[in-house]
Amino acid sequence: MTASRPAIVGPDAGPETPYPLRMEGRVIAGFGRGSKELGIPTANLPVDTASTPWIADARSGVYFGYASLALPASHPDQLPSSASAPTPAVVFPMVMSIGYNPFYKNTVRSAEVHLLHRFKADFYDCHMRLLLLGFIREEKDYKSIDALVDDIKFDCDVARKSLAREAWTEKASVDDAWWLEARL
Ligand code: ADP
Ligand code: RBF
Ligand code: MG
Repeated sequence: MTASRPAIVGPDAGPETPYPLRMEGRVIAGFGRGSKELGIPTANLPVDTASTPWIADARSGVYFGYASLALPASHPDQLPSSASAPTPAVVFPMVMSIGYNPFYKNTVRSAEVHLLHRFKADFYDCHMRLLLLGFIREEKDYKSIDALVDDIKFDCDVARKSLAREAWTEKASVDDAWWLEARL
């Protein structure tokens, strides 16, 4: 079983400083392990300190919040919309890992996002915007892949429960045009 840790993180009153942290980029190919080895696909973004200065000093670990994806109109998970309307970005809750994946001993820092949605198709090369609202835990090494997967599943539950609170809904967390912009 997973070691006991809080099932909900962050104050009930809503995200606290320095959150929300923002990041954006195009989904790139990662290490090819997420879906194949773990059964947990992660959309990787480039770690670019020029466009995302805060990431240089961000602590490695697991974060949660929302992702806004500019899915093409033809993507099966795009919202139904009228032919004339611009294609809206679709928002999903997410958990993400920023760090070196100690279980795999990566030498390069990665930023990978697992969206809490079952997709019918991949979305490589799509533009993704992230609103990080809180920190869940440090990254760890594990004795087995199963132990890593169990901990990630627990992270998904923490994110779901934490974001279900009134002050953590997408609407409550978003206050700017950057996030609301429909077309990227
Ligand atoms: P890679 O190593 O190339 O990142 P993964 O096995 O981690 O490969 O799979 C990631 C890809 O799977 C994403 O880029 C995206 O296109 C797709 N994908 C499908 N469902 C999800 C999801 N729920 N969260 C994140 N990515 C997903
Ligand atoms: N990798 C680790 O080595 N240690 C971790 O503690 C860890 N936590 C993760 C938590 C989440 C929510 C996600 C999405 C990934 C995590 N990973 C961790 C990264 C995982 O090893 C990686 O997604 C796969 O190796 C695919 O690149
Ligand atoms: Mg990945």
